Amino acid sequence: MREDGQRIVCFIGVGSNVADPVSNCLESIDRIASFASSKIAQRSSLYRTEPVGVADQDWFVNCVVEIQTPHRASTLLRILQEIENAMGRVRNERWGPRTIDLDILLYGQSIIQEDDLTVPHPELHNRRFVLVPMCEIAPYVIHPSYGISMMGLLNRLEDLSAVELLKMGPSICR
Ligand code: A4P
Ligand code: MG
Repeated sequence: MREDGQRIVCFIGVGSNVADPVSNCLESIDRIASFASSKIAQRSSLYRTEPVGVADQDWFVNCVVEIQTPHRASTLLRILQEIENAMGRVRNERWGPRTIDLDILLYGQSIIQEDDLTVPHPELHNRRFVLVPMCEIAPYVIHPSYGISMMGLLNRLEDLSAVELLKMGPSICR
């Protein structure tokens, strides 16, 4: 837990393209709520997305959740990795197929550069499969390194990979 007792607003990118990606994404969000003692403030819709990076793999299901977490960023990363492992994630190939991938996109307005953790996520501003769900739930949130909103980043985006609405989200989960 953070020494100051504060809860930090944090955005997590959720992705899966193995077995049943929709249920993998939803299960991982339930696990974040329980194991990361974090309140799920919002969840975007689920999107069916064309693979970026390694093209020769199944399409993904992606979404973004906003949480309020009592944990430091390094602890949150460890908990997210434990959830990935518990759900059977095997790390074979960078950017390759995965049961579940949980990335810390933003941790408040912090800029973190550690050996095993970079926040904002280094690819956030380059990826349509992240910015479309981000803009659905948090269009005016500022990227702390660039000083540009999520909507501003989406408008400037060069990534033309497909992002299709799959399942409407509850958006606000209070
Ligand atoms: N790491 C550093 N910063 C972070 C952060 N902010 N959040 C480190 C999470 N992890 C972070 O991650 C590798 C290492 O990144 C971790 O040990 C952690 O300490 P990983 O999850 O083991 O490996 P990976 O996911 O294969 O690599 P990477 O670079 O994280 O890939 P991405 O960025 O997650 O991209 N296309 C579509 N359509 N949808 C997708 O979801 N995902 C990827 C993976 C590629 N293409 C995709 C999708
Ligand atoms: Mg990852």
